[in-house]
Amino acid sequence: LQQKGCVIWITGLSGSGKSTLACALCRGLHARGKLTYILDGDNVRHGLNRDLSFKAEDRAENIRRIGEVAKLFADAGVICIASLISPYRKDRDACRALLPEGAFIEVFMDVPLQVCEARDPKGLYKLARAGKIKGFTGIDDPYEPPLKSEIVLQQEVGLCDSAEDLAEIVITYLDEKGYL
Ligand code: GGZ
Repeated sequence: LQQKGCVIWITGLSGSGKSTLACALCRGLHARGKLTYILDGDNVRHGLNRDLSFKAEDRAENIRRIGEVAKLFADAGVICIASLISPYRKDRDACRALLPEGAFIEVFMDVPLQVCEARDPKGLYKLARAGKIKGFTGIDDPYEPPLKSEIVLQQEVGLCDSAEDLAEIVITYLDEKGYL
């Protein structure tokens, strides 16, 4: 096999642009002839993880299963893109520990809550503020930002880089590390 697999783990708040980045990354990598697979928390929760809620232990299990599946893809030589809030540091680090050194690439969508909430693409923040969703990440549930991500993508208030520009940053990193 000519392709070296890895896991690109995109973490951040709801509305921080994880899924959009995952799609842009997928397009950019396909254009370079690379095989990719996206494991998106929101989608996986409709199938494999449909038995899981949003309480801490179920989020931990969601992350653990996605980490294990991502590892299988990476073993098969695929560039696996996992996009899920994954709010707890220890759960993310446990997924990192499943992979060989360097093969787990954490991408932190460092977007202020204020920006995510203003975007509110699915109206979930509004529901959470109204108390109609309990335990919503960033509102009444924790998010532990990574301390040592391989890549930090910062988006300031009033500033929004295109998903393609952000994907290019990740692709450049992959190229430097010999994954392309
Ligand atoms: C956070 C929630 C919640 C609660 C439903 N907290 O932005 P979205 O809508 O499309 O993606 C979010 C998704 C979060 O699933 P993950 O698997 O990524 O989360 S975790 O890694 O924490 O297990 C959001 C929606 O589900 N959603 N309820 N209470 N996000």
